[in-house]
Amino acid sequence: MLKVIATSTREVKSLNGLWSFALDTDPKFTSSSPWESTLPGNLECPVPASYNDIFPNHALRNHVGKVWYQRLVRIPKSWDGQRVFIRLDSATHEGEVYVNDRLVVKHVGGYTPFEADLTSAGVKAGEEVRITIGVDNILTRHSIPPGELQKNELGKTVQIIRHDFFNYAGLARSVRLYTVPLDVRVGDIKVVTDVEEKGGSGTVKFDLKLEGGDGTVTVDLVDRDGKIVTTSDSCSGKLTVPNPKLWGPGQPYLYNLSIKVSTTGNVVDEYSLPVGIRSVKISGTQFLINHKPFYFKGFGRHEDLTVIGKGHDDGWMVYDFELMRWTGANSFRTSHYPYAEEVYDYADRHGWIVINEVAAVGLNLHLGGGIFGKDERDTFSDEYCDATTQETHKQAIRELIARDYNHPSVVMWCITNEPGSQEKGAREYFQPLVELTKQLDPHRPVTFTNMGMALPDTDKIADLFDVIGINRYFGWYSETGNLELAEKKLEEELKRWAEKYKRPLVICEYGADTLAGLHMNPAQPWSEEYQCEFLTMYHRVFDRIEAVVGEHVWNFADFSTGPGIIRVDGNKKGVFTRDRRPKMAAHTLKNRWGGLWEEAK
Ligand code: BDP
Repeated sequence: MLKVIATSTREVKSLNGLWSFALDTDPKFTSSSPWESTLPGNLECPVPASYNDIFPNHALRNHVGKVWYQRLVRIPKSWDGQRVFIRLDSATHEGEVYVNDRLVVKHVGGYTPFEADLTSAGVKAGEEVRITIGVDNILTRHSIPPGELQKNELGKTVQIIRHDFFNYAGLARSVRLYTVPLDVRVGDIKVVTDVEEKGGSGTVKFDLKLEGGDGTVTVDLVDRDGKIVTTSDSCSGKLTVPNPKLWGPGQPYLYNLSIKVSTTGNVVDEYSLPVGIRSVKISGTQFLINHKPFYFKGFGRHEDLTVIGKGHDDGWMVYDFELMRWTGANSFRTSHYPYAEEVYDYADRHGWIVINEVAAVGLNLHLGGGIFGKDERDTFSDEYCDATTQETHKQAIRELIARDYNHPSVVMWCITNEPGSQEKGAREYFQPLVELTKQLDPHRPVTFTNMGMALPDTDKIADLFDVIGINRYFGWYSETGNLELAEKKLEEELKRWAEKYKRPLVICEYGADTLAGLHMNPAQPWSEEYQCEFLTMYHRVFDRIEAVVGEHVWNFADFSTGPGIIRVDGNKKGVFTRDRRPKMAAHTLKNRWGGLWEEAK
């Protein structure tokens, strides 16, 4: 799916800002078709933002079901003769878009974009239309992530989720109108790069799809100074770049693939795609970027902010990247869902390494026993994650890869977090998903994150993956307060993973809840000192195991969760507080990872 950009043949109009807003339960609704009239009440909700924390109101925060957004939009008169689309970067978890009283698109899946062709729907340039967007936050056992609805003793519907972050919903990313040429245009581009082992030359394989008719194409690879390095006049091919400037960690050199489509000698469409020339390969227990061993230093994160929840905000995004850079981190995982596209664009432009995760979290009925409640069912069965869930999961993988295929920063797909991979049915569930991922993208390694109940001997899926992600909490959920015993257990287990699987291990989560400002000597759980000692102990162990090629601390910052007796105002495993103040552990990491780095020019 092409990113929305403005070029000489394409225009963009943001629909971000305040929209009229109502819950579907609003008693003032007079019609069962909210899109046919103006919304009741006078609430306004910002876009992009999750709506839950905008209003200090239980009914809104904990609403289960649909909400409605509405606004009037004038289609620019100057767009006459062009094809107009509406693009929603996400609607969490299901969206439906109406133009006046006409449904133009419905989409399932809360973290990937979707769009509708408004021109085909009869919308004309210069016209004013009423756009109404329904967004449903319900998670069922057939959604990704899965969840369930239950009725409580008051007869109210409650949402059961099996993941440890608040179920923020709404329009948390941009909504835009954009134009493309009415007929012949660039429909999609896929780019794969490679680097010769000695670095002497690089290749850019491209595959361009035209839509709306036929045309001739010019594909130029342009360097940063605007010089055309190599060129082609076909829709697919392989460009060779002698002595390329490589893209790599902290080394964000980007070329531009500049595409022009012509009919009868006139340029009818132009599109341009940033391209980082780099290679990613696995060799034994090493993770190689541009043929050099890479060690992941960084964080599992969340899109999580006060007030706007999972709303994308450029200011906070840059600040988060700067804080990570200050620690010396070089990478992060988009736990536990695809992030806003702006995050990947920024990572491309600044040399960050990204493990990109599908929103498949909570495929595990037995995780943490007490945390989510006991359950007798099998996770991968007709009673929970069944063939329909698997289909939704496949679609989530397809949409993520379609959106993010061209980002040099993305080095690996993570197709699930902490599934019940020791359970029967897990292999039957995941094998087709790994195969699909590899078929859609044969060039990137595929990983998952394993949780502590599925051990090297009982896990049924780890061998399917190129890299094994491991989340461990010795010293926190078990051996609480006993780092000496935790160290022994951690080392023993990691050695078993290394011996059995002989492939790279990335520790994708390790961390301890820590109350900022709580100091204790000797260190005790919840104190800042304990978090430092905990992380330092893990680092000692990692350094003793060659197959460990990365460490992502859980979590970059404290984040919001649902209510529960083991969460006080959310999950406190952040190295930064929710408002991004450093805990002592930030300095521990800075010392280990080397602190502030400068991008190579
Ligand atoms: C893991 C999950 C993560 C949780 C974390 C924790 O992957 O989402 O937030 O543990 O308990 O189980 O803090």
